[in-house]
Amino acid sequence: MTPEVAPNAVAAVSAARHWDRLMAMAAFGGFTDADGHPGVNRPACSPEDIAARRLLLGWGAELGLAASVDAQGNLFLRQEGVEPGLAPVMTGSHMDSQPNGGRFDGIWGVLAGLEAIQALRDAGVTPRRPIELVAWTNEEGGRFAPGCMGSMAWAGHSPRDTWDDVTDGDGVRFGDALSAMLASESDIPRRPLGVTAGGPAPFAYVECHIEQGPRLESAGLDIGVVTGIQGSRWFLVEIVGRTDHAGTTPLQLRRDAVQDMVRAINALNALMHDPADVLRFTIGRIEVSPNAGNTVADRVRFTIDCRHPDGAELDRRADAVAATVGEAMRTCTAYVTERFRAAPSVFAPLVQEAIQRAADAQGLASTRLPSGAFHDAQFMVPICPSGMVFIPCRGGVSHHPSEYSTPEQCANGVRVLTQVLADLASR
Ligand code: HGY
Ligand code: MN
Ligand code: MN
Repeated sequence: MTPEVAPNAVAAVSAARHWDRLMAMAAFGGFTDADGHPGVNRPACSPEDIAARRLLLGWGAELGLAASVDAQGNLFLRQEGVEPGLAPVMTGSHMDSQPNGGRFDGIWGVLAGLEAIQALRDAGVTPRRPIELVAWTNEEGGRFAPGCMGSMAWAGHSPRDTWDDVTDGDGVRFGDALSAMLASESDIPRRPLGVTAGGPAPFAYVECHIEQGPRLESAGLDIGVVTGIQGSRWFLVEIVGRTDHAGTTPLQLRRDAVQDMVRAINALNALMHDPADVLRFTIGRIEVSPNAGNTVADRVRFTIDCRHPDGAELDRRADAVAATVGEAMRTCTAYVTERFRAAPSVFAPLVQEAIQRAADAQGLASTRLPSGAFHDAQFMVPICPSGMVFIPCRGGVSHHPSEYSTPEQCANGVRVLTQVLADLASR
């Protein structure tokens, strides 16, 4: 089958059906923020995540897709091809959100894959290869850090149980939350974890995602052909001092964890300074104990998120984090743990060109661009030819309730994905 068949399937994409599903999913963990924006707080393995997965399973069952789930909670919906034994083409993204997240990050890519599979079906197109839709577990790392636990375990980047003892803000272990989620899906067939556990390694992987940046919108473009993802490294810093009375303890006798944290952050800012503003350095979470206004803090934990498109530059800075924090300590002791490490990745020309061809064939304005955000797709790069389709999002905003892409922008992305899946699955 050649891509010419794809126009029938592309025309079968239902923008309305797709948008309705997207809005239905937004209800799981949905909230309205102080400014009236419709946000989503759907942590990995939460009741909201479980309910959203159940809705996806229902839609998959209506389409006759074979559902399966692996030991890390990755959820698969499979459309057989004319030759079922062939390596599948995979598409998908994640269903968990940031705590103050939006209605599109992650879930749009999962529902884009579902709509593309349904459009192929509605157009009577059965590609040679199977197509598998995947919802990866815990991409965000918002509840349980780090992110991408599902795709990292599936791709063999890290052992499955690496993070079982990681706890959320309420002290719940990831391993226990995952077990509870899997128990709620005991009716879903199990699939061994791993690249070839469900059959041959994928032929290709394509992920749809909102850009989470301003480039497409500001240039008036419809589609981003993503060239790759910058590298990321995450750290947790714990600083241990001693509690003391705020009124009676002289400063020279204190072991004040907050004051040493400030010294560490100032030193890290100097380490991470980049006049070209290419390096991304974020301290997004700080926990103080005992967090009482009239008690000197004895313990502080804070996160470091450091990213750069050049792996050597990223490592030059990130490798110095532990020493920089240690040297900044005046009265306390610091413990630095690396939690996440993803080298910069480059997407396969095979997939980039298929996306470019589809956008061109559909008269959509496109450009090649790298991703500043990380995605599960980066862990697919060593496994099979991988790539991503971006659509614009309003103001480039993401990880915020005002995150928004229009129904037409979403439908454009689905139509491109439909043609790309038809193209790759016919190879
Ligand atoms: O943090 C990221 O880049 C992704 O959006 N989770
Ligand atoms: Mn995402
Ligand atoms: Mn995200």
